[in-house]
Amino acid sequence: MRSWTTELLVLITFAQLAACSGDPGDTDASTSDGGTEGTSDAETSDGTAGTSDAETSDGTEGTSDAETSDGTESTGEIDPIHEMICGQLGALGDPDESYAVPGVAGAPRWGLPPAPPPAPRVRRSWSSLSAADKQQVVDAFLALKSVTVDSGDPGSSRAAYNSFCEDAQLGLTPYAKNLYDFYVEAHINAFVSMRTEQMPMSRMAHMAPQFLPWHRYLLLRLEADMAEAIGDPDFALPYWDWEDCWEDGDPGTCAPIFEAEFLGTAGGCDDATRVVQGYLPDNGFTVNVASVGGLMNFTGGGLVCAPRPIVREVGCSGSVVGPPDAAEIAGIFARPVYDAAPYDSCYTEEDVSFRQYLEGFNNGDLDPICVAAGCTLHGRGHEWIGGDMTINSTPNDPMFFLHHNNVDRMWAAWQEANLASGDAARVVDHGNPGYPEGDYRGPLFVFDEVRADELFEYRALGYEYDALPSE
Ligand SMILES: [Cu+2]
Repeated sequence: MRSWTTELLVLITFAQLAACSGDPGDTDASTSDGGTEGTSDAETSDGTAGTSDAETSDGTEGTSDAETSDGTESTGEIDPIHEMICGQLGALGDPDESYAVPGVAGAPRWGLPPAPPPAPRVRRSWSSLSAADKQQVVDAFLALKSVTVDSGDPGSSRAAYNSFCEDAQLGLTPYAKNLYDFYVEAHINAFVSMRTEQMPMSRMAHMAPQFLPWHRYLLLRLEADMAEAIGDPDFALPYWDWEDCWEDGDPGTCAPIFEAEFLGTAGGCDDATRVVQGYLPDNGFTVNVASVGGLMNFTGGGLVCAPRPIVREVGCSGSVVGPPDAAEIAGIFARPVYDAAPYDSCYTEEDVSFRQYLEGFNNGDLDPICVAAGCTLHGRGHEWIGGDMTINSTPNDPMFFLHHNNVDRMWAAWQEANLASGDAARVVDHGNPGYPEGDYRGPLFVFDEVRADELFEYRALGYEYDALPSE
């Protein structure tokens, strides 16, 4: 049903308006309040203006690189859908610089652990956990929802973040801010802010090199919050091993993961069945802020702040068949460098760039969903679960964190393979050869207390995985 493609296209169209309007300063905020979006959508929907905008507004950084790498494409063919979506993506920029950044004010950060703990947290596969351990995990997710500013619980001061839902410009309904929804808002913000001044390409949390460090830190913070909320300092976030779903050769609805008594059911392919059932909703776990119909459309329903249950559409996508499989996972070891110019989601060669491949983009994809959101590995897992997992507020489904934990595990496995290779060129940067220089290594978006390159050495962050795929 709803997809990142739709989200991105609406987002992109509005961003083009901002780019075309000539003065993307304070006036844009008021423009977005008005009813001008309909006409501007119409004006900018012609692809040609957008494409040339993309080339100029993209600046010197990406354009020539993009053309070069495009020219070396093995197919030699330029797919019009790919070009249209990518051209519009490149046209994003400064849609609303005046907007207050949710997640920033008043919420002191965890930061990095001052030193590795004596015993690392061991992150295990969800399906290997005992019933008691699974129970603890879902209880920890529930616990985060109840750590509100006023609760007085440990960590409650970190729930004093800016929320989209309480912004006077947007006219939405505030909810009781809490430690879980902080992550939802931070992730929505990461999409809203793409290619703006506060989030240039070098700091983008998606479709760019910081994708893996940004999500590694998100998990690290969440894991620490969960540990504190349940009073277990050894708590480790489990991961979703995608291969579990392929055990009998058919992913089906992946019974090992979607259990009513723990993470909830797999949902279904229509409105009547897609609402997740089970322990989490039964115990009051609700979505409080969600994106609909395009994130840049702040006032016209781009965000909804009203409680509702999680929705899933496992196996309903026409774009992917099952979550990532063993052959796709093995492919990570065939990518020699972390990333490659132009460091984007469109023209970076996925046969070369480990990040591009793991994030899920393939330059040869023709399906619009796959061009916009990726249909291998990371993107494939999102798309296969569907529902809340395919919109920009995707952390609303706790599966987001288990999924990204496995993405992080893939990064860890790739790093370990490089470190174990004995090849001097591969061991650099803690096993991240080809990680770009400059701002790409600098502070993360929203979490600017941490630099991307401080997250390379995951063991120093205090955790490890029970098992890693190997070369
Ligand atoms: Cu994300």
